[in-house]
Amino acid sequence: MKLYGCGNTPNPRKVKIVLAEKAIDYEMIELDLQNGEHKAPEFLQKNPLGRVPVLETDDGAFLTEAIAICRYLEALYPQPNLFGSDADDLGQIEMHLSQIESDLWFQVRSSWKNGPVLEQRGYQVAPEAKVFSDENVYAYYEKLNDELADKEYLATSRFTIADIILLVSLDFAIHYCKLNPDESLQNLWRWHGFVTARESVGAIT
Ligand SMILES: N[C@@H](CCC(=O)N[C@@H](CS)C(=O)NCC(=O)O)C(=O)O
Repeated sequence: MKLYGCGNTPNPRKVKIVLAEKAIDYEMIELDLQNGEHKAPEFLQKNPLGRVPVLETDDGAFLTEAIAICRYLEALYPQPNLFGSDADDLGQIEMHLSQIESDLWFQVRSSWKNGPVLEQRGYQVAPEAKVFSDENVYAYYEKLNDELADKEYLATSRFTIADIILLVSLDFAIHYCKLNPDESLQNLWRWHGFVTARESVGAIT
């Protein structure tokens, strides 16, 4: 299979970590987003929305949306399990995944879309929206820090898709939006160091 992405952009990164966790062989096709390769007619045939990641399956089908691709990979390669193995496990993982997507990633995206980098590139931004989303991100860091007080991993006793989505969201917030968790949030930083040390994560950062 082939994965179309661009460096360590966050959505392709989610898929790359899942591929590495499951030790799946694939070919990486790098696109130059800065130069609009993802909007070229040839790529729009693969994803009419002009976004990455896109997975080209061995059957020649094209899948888009990072989480959908990750679920497809889990169904094809069930081990190691990342999305849940029984009802309780699945419920916990899905709950955390949903919270990270809506309460953290959504806010981080708002800070990015209304921040200085896109403004410098000529996009219309709403700096007042960034003030609110920044505050929400910092408040959520505090909640995460409390939640991780006595846990190694976010959702269950093992590394799951919830950890992957949190890690990618947090790294994007730190490296691209300058939204650093305060040094005092030691549980969050401990978790970050712990999951960053995994081979599947280290291999692509
Ligand atoms: N909902 C999609 C979002 C994909 C997305 O926004 N990808 C970014 C890179 S992380 C992209 O292609 N941006 C270029 C653009 O939107 O033009 C997913 O979950 O995969």
